[in-house]
Amino acid sequence: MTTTSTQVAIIGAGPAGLALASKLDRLGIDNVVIERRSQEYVLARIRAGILEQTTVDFLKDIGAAGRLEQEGIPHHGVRLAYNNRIIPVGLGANTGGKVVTAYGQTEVTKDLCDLRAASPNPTIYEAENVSLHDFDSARPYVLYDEQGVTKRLNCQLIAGCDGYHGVSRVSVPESAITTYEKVYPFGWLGMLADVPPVSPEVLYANARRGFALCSMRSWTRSRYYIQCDPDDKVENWTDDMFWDELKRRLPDEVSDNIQTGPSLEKSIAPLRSFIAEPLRFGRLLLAGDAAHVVPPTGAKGLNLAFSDVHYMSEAIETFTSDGHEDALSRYSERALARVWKTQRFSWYLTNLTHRFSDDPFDQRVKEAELAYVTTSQAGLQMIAENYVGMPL
Ligand code: RFL
Ligand code: PHB
Repeated sequence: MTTTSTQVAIIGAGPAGLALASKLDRLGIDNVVIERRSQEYVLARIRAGILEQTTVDFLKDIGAAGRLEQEGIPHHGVRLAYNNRIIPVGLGANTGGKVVTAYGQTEVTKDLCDLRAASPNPTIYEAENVSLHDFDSARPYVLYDEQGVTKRLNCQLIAGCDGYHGVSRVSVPESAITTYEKVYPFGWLGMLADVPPVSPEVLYANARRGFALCSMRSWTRSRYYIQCDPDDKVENWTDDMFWDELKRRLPDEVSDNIQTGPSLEKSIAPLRSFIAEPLRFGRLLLAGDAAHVVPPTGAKGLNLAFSDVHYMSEAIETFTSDGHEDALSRYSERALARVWKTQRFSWYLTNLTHRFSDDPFDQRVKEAELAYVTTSQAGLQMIAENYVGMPL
């Protein structure tokens, strides 16, 4: 068997894994990224679209923000809609000038892949049978198959950045991990189309027929979502059916102006809140969706992956320079504090805007809460502060 060594073995080349790899490169810490899929597959995934300022700052810091600075679209507000009304929520106005940026996760991943291509540290794509070993000791290692050959990678630390379905979290003995989970009784049907966005800011609509969301990737490319049955299938939805249902859930002034066109992509995502605690098991650290999943209402999943990586890279820098393990435990505490607050907001916004039951009482209470939060300065500030993201 071929054996190599590095300081940090990073499992997964999603945004969390690639961002961590580039940050460690900048800190002069050796690392290897091991990814199950091909690079083409990783680059084709269409997911989140809104970046918090702390995410933009992180990308600038590692040198991956060139295109983002040119093409990202700053949003100074978001919109909430209900009862045929649209209420603008000022982000800058309620947070001392903070904004979010519309820039797709697909583009972020491409920029991170381009940056990684210039790194002397390797990324192994299409690694099969990845397994994590001895992370409860000072000599952990990872085994994987590359083109049918088993390889061993010795390391000081393993960073589990392999998403919700990855191998890292499930390698931890059940007795050492506590998980919290809420599965929502609906999913999101998303559609991407080359039509100008109907709303210049992200619009979250509570409607009696169910939730709808208007977002964008550029001034010529729109991303729309509608709440759907979690077991529904994309094949059940023609483009015309999607546009018709979307329009029925939006206020008239939006649906009257929406431009429709053929879909470039349609997909259904389930909605779930999930947290695993702690984030550190000996020499294994978890980040991003490997450790927690938020429902996409609020656009926090991708941003949380970046805040984990921020805290994790600080912990790894301290650990690799002084050898003290305390830094690794502090990682878990610091990251989880932000994860729980963000989980709370995503859960709150999901409850406020989605249809959970046929009971008209539930809907009227949601409408009353929307009326309250959008007319109270404290309510508007709470939404804006959370939407732009908690400070690190
Ligand atoms: P990722 O992006 O899932 O990347 C994990 C990487 O690990 C690889 N992997 C493995 N590699 C090696 N060995 C194994 N055994 C492995 N198992 C898996 C995977 O192939 C992948 O490349 O996690 P990361 O980096 O933590 O990033 C998190 C974000 O991707 C995620 O939070 C968001 O995309 C969540 N999310 C959304 N967030 C939003 O804010 N807005 C959205 O609209 C939105 N839409 C979505 C989403 C997540 C989805 N998933 C996970 C199914 C839509 C979908 C469909
Ligand atoms: C998106 O643009 O894909 C998007 C925007 C806001 C969300 C979720 C997804 O809350």
